[in-house]
Amino acid sequence: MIKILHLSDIHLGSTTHGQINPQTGLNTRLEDFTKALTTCIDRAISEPADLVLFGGDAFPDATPAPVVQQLFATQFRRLADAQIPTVLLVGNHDQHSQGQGGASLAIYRSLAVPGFVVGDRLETHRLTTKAGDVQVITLPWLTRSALLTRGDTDGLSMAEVGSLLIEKLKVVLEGEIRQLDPEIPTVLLAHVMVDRATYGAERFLAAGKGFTIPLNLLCREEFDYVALGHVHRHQVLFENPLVVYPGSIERVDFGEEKEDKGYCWLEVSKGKTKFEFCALKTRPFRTVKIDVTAEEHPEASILAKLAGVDLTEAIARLIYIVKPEQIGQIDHQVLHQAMNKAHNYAIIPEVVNPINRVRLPELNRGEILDPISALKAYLSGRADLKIYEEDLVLATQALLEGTSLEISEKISSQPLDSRSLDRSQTQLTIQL
Ligand SMILES: [Mn+2]
Repeated sequence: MIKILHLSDIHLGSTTHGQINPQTGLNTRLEDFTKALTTCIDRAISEPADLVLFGGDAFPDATPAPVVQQLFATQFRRLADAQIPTVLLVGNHDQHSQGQGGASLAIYRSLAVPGFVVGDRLETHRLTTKAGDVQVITLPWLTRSALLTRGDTDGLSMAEVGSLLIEKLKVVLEGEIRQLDPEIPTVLLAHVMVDRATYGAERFLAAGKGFTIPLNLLCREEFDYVALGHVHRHQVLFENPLVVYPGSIERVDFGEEKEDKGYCWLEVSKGKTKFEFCALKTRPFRTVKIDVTAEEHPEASILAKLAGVDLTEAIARLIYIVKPEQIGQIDHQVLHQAMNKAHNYAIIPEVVNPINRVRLPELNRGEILDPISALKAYLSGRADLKIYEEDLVLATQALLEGTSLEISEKISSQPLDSRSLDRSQTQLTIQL
């Protein structure tokens, strides 16, 4: 039985919502992320683990500052000192946009750190641990140039390139699987977006350059565990074999407010794997949101709401919804005092415009409407736009079909109440 610690998405060097710690000169979020990483490495050493798998995205980008690299290296060096084999996989944030990626991690190979393997290509590593041998297939973040040449993709749409890439990946992965020793435990370590995953901020961080991998490509009986990286929310995608995202070790933004952060602890034998998610004690994120538009004493209502929330050392934001005429009733100094317990906070007033406050149940139910149905649902609640309804629908259809000119001219030639036109245009842009 091989004990494995699997962590991912360290993003060391993220400084959002942090501030400089005057005692150390370091950003407090850098310190928080380092603390989370240190806790993971402490566990690996105290057990000890036989193997540590890192699922990729060490830093926010491929060129971390020296101080950030040093903090990362200081922690991983402890694994080398303790003679715990470690695999560092290359994630999308570790790659340069051009050329061979993974420079910030490839340095560990250049330095020949004993027991360290850098996974920057699809290949199988046979590693010797204190509890026996294990096979680790590394699958770093794939870009199309990793598997396809320009000639392969000429004249293809993005979707066609995506499916061609999946076909190639299937073939190459099959080649690795056929060479496996069936007697030895096998782990696939992959930095990928799996099609069944629930994701958050990383969708935007990845900037749409990646490809989604079908889950069934990873669910092979030859694997005793599939260790994933990339998605920041911890989730188990499949039970047999276990396919698991440990998630990130700290929160990058408010999108991760409610997610537990941690790492995975595994006991892997051939054909049998025990798994446990271990949560880390991280700095809390707290959103306090209150609508005071119907309140007689808006400031008192906000303070009462804040009194019920523990903001101590938290990264906090107060969002309050007010009517324009209530703004003068709220003293910002008082709000600042009430938020002061937080480590870092933002106060965000959302001023309601009575006309813009049209909210339609059809548009809020979470159903995905096609643009025309969404527009019609919206217009059904706007009696003031009734006379333009037909033209707006026609113009939208024309826009969708790419033949807008004639109809938009027709609309602009109509006599319009300028106030309602401004509002309707703004609102339509937002809702659609
Ligand atoms: Mn990633």
